[in-house]
Amino acid sequence: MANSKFEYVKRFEQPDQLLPNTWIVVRLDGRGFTKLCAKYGFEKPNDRRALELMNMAAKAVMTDLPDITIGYGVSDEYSFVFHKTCSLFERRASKLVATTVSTFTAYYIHFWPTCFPDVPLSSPLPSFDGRAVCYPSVQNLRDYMSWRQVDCHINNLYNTTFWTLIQLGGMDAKEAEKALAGTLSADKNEIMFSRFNINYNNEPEIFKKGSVVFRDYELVEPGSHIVAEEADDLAEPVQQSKTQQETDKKRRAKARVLVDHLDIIKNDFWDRRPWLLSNKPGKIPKQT
Ligand SMILES: Nc1nc2c(ncn2[C@@H]2O[C@H](COP(=O)(O)OP(=O)(O)OP(=O)(O)O)[C@@H](O)[C@H]2O)c(=O)[nH]1
Ligand SMILES: [Mg+2]
Repeated sequence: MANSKFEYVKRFEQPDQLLPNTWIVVRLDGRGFTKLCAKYGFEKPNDRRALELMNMAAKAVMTDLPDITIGYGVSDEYSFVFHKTCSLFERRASKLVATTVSTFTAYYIHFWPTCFPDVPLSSPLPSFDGRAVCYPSVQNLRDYMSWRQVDCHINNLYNTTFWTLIQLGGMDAKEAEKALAGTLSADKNEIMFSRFNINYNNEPEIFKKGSVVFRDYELVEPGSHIVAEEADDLAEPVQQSKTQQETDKKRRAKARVLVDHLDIIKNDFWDRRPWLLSNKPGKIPKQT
């Protein structure tokens, strides 16, 4: 068939494939959420309904995109990790980011009335930006996840103290900012405890640790495997038989997607859940 004279424009499409054999993290972030939170009267510093809405959208994304092995969310951002052997969309960055962000946004809008039954949405509607970053080793990936969780801790301790000084201490924003200038973590804990009798440790885990989303299989004893090394040694996807592929697919689809608020910095979280790094579905836990 003859090509049309217009077809040359196809050559303008340039490849945007992400490096093979690397963990792909797609991080999305709410656009202009400072304004949006004020518009809809989100509670300060943490609005549980808003966080639950983010988590519902994240769960739906992970259910729709089985190539995502784990997600981590805090504030108006969510990071989704595609396994290093993932070949979805031939690892094209634009397709991976666009699909993740649009799926997340669609569910965010869909679940809004569930979380905010008395607050109708109006234009400008919530939207999210997104980027993809490749991490070559398990250590790099774990450090990325740790970075986000440490960020969550630092911001939440600051925000919690800041808003306590305002809401319970009667300060204005300027005074609270001044009171916190140059303080370390221990000082903030001390301010909360001595002035307001609040023990920061007793704050809800969802605020202190953020939210982790993953498939729920039976936990394993830590120390019984070497998953991180095996994942790093893996140069390309293991060739699987058709039946094995089908079994994995079914088990993955059967697994519940869980949201929890756990420490993802320590080894324990990863050691007990080898499937996060191996991408081999674990045992489905018995129904209780
Ligand atoms: N009140 C309230 N604000 C929140 C909550 N979660 C996130 N935010 C606000 O959302 C904003 C997130 O920060 P950024 O992503 O840096 O700011 P942004 O306004 O979204 O700007 P861009 O991401 O650059 O578009 C902060 O201003 C937070 O105060 C919440 O639970 N309650
Ligand atoms: Mg934002």
